Amino acid sequence: MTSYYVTTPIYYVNDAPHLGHAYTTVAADVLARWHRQRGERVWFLTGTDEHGQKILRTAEANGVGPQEWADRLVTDAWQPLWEHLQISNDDFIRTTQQRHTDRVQEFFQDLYDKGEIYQGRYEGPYCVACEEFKLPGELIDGEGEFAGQKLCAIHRRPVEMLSEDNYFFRLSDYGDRLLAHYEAHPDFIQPESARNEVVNFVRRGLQDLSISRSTFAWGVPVPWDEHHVIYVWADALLNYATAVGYNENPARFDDVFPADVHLIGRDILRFHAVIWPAMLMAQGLPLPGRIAANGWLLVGGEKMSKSNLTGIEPQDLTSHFGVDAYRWYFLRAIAFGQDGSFSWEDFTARYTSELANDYGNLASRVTAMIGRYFAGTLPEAKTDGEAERTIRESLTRTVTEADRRVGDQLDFQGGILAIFDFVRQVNGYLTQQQPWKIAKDDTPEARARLGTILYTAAESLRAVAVLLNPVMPRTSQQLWTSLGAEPSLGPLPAQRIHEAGGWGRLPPGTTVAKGPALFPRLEENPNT
Ligand code: ME8
Repeated sequence: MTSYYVTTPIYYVNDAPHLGHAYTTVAADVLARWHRQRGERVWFLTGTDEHGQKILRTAEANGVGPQEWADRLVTDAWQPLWEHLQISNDDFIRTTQQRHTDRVQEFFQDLYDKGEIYQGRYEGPYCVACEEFKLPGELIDGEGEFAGQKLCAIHRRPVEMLSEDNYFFRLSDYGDRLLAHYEAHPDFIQPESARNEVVNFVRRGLQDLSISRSTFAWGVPVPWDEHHVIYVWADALLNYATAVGYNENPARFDDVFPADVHLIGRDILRFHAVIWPAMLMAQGLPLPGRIAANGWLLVGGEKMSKSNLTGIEPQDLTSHFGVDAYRWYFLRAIAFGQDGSFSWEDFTARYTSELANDYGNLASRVTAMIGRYFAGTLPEAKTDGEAERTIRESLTRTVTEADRRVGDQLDFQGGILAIFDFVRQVNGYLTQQQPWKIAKDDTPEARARLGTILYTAAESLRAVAVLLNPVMPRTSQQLWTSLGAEPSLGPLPAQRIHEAGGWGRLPPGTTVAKGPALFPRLEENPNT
């Protein structure tokens, strides 16, 4: 079987990352970890997009060269954040690396030789923040300080009018083939609204795409014309191929390429669902399995972005809620593919009720009772009854449901909700069985019953630790250790998702120890 290949966008290094970038990257990480826990071979790629006018201008404004600027941002901001957020990428590609730039030149030289590229002139609007050639109909009219100007609808800042001799890729030739591909692969673009948007866009007719720029030099030189650099997007999209051995290591390339899933934001949908597949078609390369677009994280009703200065840094939140809760929150609170607003109040409320009360308390109650009533040795389940059967059956359903939703459908919210429903059910089971009352009776029957209840709860927690490991690896590991699962069951990441529901894996007799709270009580909200 070939590798399951997941990617994030490669982010511009004009500034430090904010919540929006972390949102896509955490989702990709959860997906990659989920598939690894299915036992699949996974390749998870992220990286940075370092060429183009936006980065050149930012570097100039900061009085340094663009390479130095990019190096600084990657080393000081991007890579440390991904480490901090426990992102498990297998590789990190930078578009200024030679392994990328050489292959980009080969790719475009080849297209040029095939007659897919011709010289022309671009006259029209361009948004430097998007690094995108715009159609006049996509622009909005400026007001106030921008009155009389045309603005980019995403950044709400004036576009620039370009007039350049550029090289063009014959994108307009690919409309019918693209439409046929969307038709034959209904899941190619996710969600449905994104798919519709792309289909409508392509149906209106495609224009050829400028793939070079000739008024600045920060980019990959066009190999047949030294006065041009490759357009930053044409360069950037190729990262998904150059990072896995395109034109360099055929065995590796065949194993990993194409991506099973490109995770992206809505803003870069056309690049991934129209231009990228057309570029691949032009070279006879296979197309990705799925383009999955997340919605916007909004601040005050507007897209959060570096260019608009509304970005909140992830560290502002992790220092308050912890890294695991952070990873969980956005996937839990927002249906993937839809927009969602961030608020401290909502995060605080969900942290307290779902993480601390439902999940954290269950873990601490169960491990504390095993400590108190069985001196920290996991008891046997001797008296299985109807209530225990219900829990077991529910767990089996939960595993199937969570696996389908997260692993297949990228419905992170639905998967997490299914797991937390199970957590609540186990809490309900304890409330109903009242082990703390049974513990007052030390007849053999009562002890056996108490053992059964606590075993059932501990086994349930074992399964929850496995299922939540891709989302909250640290707390899962902490719970795993406190249940005595390691060393008895071995390391947590080696536990398979589909085996999580196999009952009775935690052997009676393991040492269970109540650890520190999985989700400590929050300090006062620093923002109020
Ligand atoms: O577009 N809500 O890089 P970029 C949700 N270099 N997601 C958001 C977001 C928000 N408010 N803001 C950003 C580029 N994102 C190109 C990509 S790929 C070959 C080249 C996420 O730094 C979302 O995934 O502008 C979006 O697509 C991406 O960051 C844009 O990052």
